[in-house]
Amino acid sequence: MQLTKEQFIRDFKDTLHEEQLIKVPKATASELFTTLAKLVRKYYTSTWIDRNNRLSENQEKIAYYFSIEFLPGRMLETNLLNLGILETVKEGFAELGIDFNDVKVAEHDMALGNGGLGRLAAAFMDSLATTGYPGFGNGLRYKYGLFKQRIVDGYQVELPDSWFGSMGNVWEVRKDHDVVDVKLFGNVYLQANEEGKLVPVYDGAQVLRAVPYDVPQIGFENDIINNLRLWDVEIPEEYELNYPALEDRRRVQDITAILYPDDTSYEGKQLRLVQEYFMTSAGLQTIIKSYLKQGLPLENIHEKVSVHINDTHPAVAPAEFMRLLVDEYGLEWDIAWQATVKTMSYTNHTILSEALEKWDANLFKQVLPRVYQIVLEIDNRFVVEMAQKGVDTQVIENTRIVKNGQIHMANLSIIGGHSVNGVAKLHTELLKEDTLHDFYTLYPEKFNNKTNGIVQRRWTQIAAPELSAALDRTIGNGWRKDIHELRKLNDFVDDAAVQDTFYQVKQDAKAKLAAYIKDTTGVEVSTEAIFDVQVKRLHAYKRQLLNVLHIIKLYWDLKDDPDKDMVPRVFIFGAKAAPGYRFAKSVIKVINELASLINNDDSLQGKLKVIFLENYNVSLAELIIPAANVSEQISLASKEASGTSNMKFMMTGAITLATLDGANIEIKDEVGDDNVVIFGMNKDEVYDHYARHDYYSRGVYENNPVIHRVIDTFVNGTIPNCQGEGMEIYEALITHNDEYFLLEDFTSYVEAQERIDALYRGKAKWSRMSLMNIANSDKFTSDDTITQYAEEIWNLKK
Ligand code: 26Q
Repeated sequence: MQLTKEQFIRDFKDTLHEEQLIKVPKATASELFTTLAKLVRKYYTSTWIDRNNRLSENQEKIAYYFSIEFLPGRMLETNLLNLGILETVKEGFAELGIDFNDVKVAEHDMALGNGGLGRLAAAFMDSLATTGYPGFGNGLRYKYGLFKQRIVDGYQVELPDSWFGSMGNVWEVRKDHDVVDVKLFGNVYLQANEEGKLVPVYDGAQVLRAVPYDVPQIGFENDIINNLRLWDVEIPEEYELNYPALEDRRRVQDITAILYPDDTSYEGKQLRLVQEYFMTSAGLQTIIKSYLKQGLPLENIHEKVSVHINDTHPAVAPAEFMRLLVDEYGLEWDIAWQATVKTMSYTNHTILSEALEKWDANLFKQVLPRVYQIVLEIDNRFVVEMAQKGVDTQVIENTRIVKNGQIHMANLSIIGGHSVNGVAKLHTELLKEDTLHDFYTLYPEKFNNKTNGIVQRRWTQIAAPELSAALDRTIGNGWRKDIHELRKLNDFVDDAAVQDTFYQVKQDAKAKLAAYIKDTTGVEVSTEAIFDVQVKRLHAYKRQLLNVLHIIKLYWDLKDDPDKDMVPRVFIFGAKAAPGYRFAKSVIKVINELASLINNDDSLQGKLKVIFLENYNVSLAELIIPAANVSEQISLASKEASGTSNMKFMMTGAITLATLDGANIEIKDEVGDDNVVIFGMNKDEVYDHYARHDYYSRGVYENNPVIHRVIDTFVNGTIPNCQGEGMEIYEALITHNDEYFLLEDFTSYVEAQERIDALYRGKAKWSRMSLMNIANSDKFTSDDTITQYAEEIWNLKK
């Protein structure tokens, strides 16, 4: 949009006056933020309305991305950037004597997600708007997002994330005309209607109102705004008498009260099933209604609508869609089924079997009696069809939906849809070969890969403005619109002046982070040190503990020889553990105790520092990632489906230190073997161990004196205040045979770390590697990932 600085200043002063009845000097940062957000809303409202009108007039096909998580982080700055008015606003503020940064940080992160999966969903929303495809999000409007993490005495403490604060969500718009009702519980039986057709009768069901709130998703400089629709729950007025006690009402409000903070193992909680169904049913009901307004036949709905199932959390979708088409709109089963399969598609985000959702059939039946009957019918028909085709009985048993009293949600998603995709090449191969192999033999045509991506605008233009300015000076600013222009940087990787410039940019980012570290932890770190970063959810398979083992080794090296020749290192961690995940919490405690041991030991001469930054979230990532020299991506090969922070580090010039897992493999392919540091077993070597059952961690421990000493450190009192946690770690590694092969990969990891040390000493060589990473990171733009979804799965037009 067009906006002059003068106009903006006038508008801003007027809005502040109207909304807050005050003038600039008196306003708090949060009042300034709210005012600016309200003004920005005014600026984009007509564009938003036009977009919605145009889509329905032109009867465009729309994809709906169903996800129980969306993790956008702060919205103000991206909204301004995408509207093309960020610089104007900054200049206007400067003239008004307002520091833009103070105002920006008054916005609370929108953290309706745990980690990778939720962040990917948010990235896709941005990229759908930016590429111009009609794609809308569908999720839940949680009152509390992912918990706020505080570290007290080295332990993680979880606090509620009251992100609405006093100002609510300034970006959302409540859409009362689109409310729908969702039915849960009760009994359902079939009864013949006047035409003699069996129809379901609901008896004693709980009826809840789903109220949508739309959050605009603004495309980058293209006048396109899509919707992210988040559902809230309310008690319909006509049923209020059913909820006389406050407690009864609270049970309803619980449905959208909190995001489940577990991103690891599946838990069969009733409330979770209710959440999943609530958002899925509400979303599908409005989709069908708005389709029918176009006057088109329902059996062709797949021509205008795609429904994407982001992991299995919305996987009840095929069954609920069938319920709506058959029960509510009277379609014949077979016709409805064809439309359903053509409408639905599914992304798998994990091969860990403990994360695959399976619902207890009795629980499912109790919560969703009619959907349960439909699931049984889908399952029966699937089994019969496969048997008629002569499919092996064991394969049928492995792939059916209902068995052993459980409902397998991944199976429902695959059978009920036309597409299944993994999120990186290796991950998709593993799905085909292993996790979903039987399905692959039945439906090879459904399988495809869509390697994840990131919103480059947030990670460069917003998180790394100095880097962005340096890019402008080196290759022009075309890369801001077309990220593939980053490749022009390949022509400058050997240019000493360019190397210096980008080295300095990194130093500046490190200085900013160092100031934050000093501020929040009191620890002083030198920007001459290598900033070695591992930020992600805490999980055994991600192997933060392997990083810790290496730190302990360095600690002993320095204790033995204080003059050891090494480039100083700052190891930086950020990680939340699921509240019930004991082992992960123990690792956090140990990192913190190890940090205070090391950071306070003067004999180490400042060569080693360990920092744990609390409450890792999107905003903190924006500060940390551009300041990293080394990006730790050290999961056990085969376990990390893709990873996405690896891409953000690469794009901002960190060197990836990685196993051949997830998208690390594709990073290596893009940047070349010389510009990444790879170590450890590959997936085949890991699988060989599984097949041969030949891994014995105690043997490694007993035969390798370095490892022996490192492991003993957990239990011999060296690290203070964590006897119990140290013992738990010792037992995981030795008694329980080191499930994630840390000891097996340790030696190779240490060597890789030594390579990092050696490489960093050659400033020119390191700078060249860093530039090569930035220059070849364009493959990982989520704009391209979403284009592939749109063209290959959803069949959308721009
Ligand atoms: C399931 C049932 C009950 C409660 C919670 C859950 C649950 C919630 C979140 C299970 C899993 C998640 C999140 C998974 C996740 O973030 N996976 C990551 O997805 C990224 C995007 O594809 C990948 O890059 C990561 O490799 C993958 O770990």
